[in-house]
Amino acid sequence: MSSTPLKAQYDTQGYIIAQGLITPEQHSVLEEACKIAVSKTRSGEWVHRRTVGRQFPPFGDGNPDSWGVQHIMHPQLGLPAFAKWYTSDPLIDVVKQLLDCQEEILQMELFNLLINPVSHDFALRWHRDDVKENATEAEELEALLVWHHGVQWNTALYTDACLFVVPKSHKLPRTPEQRLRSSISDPPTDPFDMPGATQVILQPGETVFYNSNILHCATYDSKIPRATLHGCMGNIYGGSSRARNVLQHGLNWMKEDQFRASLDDRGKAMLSRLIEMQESVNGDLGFSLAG
Ligand SMILES: O=C(O)CCC(=O)C(=O)O
Ligand SMILES: [Fe+2]
Repeated sequence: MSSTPLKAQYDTQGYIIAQGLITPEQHSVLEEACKIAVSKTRSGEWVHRRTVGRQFPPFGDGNPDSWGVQHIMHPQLGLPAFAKWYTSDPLIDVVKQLLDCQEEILQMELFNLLINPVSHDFALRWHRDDVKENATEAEELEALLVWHHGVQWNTALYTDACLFVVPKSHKLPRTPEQRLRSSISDPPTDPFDMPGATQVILQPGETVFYNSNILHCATYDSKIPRATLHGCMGNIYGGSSRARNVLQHGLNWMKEDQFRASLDDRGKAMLSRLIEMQESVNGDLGFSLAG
């Protein structure tokens, strides 16, 4: 296999930090777009958001204070800078390395924005995105052996120290102590209580790519501005395991002509592969799994 140093490190550690995926010009364009998306979310005009108090979808209509903006490529949000960057060369080049595949099989997936709530601090408890906290050690090991043909990333526009990970845990079942600390439903008061925890600190413009099954948590301070682009991308080999991860977010809007028309040729091809995946698993892009 033609593994690059970046991919080798990603496979061993479960995450890597990459620089230079946004140019200074893109940085200011994206920053402006984020300001608009954030203000529409906080005012309630944009209802696709992650609300304080909920870790996974469905996010419901509860507390409007939000820690995330969903579907930032949605044409109704009217901010084409996001889709333009999602299909840009530097980002696609790293994704191709990490998935060890050619562009011709990449599929478009989720693109959201992680922001600071304004009136409540919040935190996500220790979790793996696609393995339940009560999985037995054998179930956990089995799940971790599956390669999902996808990567997830956070690209920080402002300094971002919210995410904590346990390096290498994407391949290892939890130790009894780690299990104890990730089985409680409350978020951690101190993330460093988790054996092996590391804080991921991103400078503006830096990106962390992480295996979504690495053991991770996040803390959100309402007083520290956060605007972090949070996306994932996969390839056509992901099948039903990828579908489960992606389709829980409700993506019917991506099938509409208006969205397709907003994309460049690369984006259109990647979107077609997502829709083919959805059709092959016989699902519904609006299908919702309670997290
Ligand atoms: O806020 C973050 O950086 C992590 C978010 C996360 O873990 C999740 O959405 O599952
Ligand atoms: Fe997560």
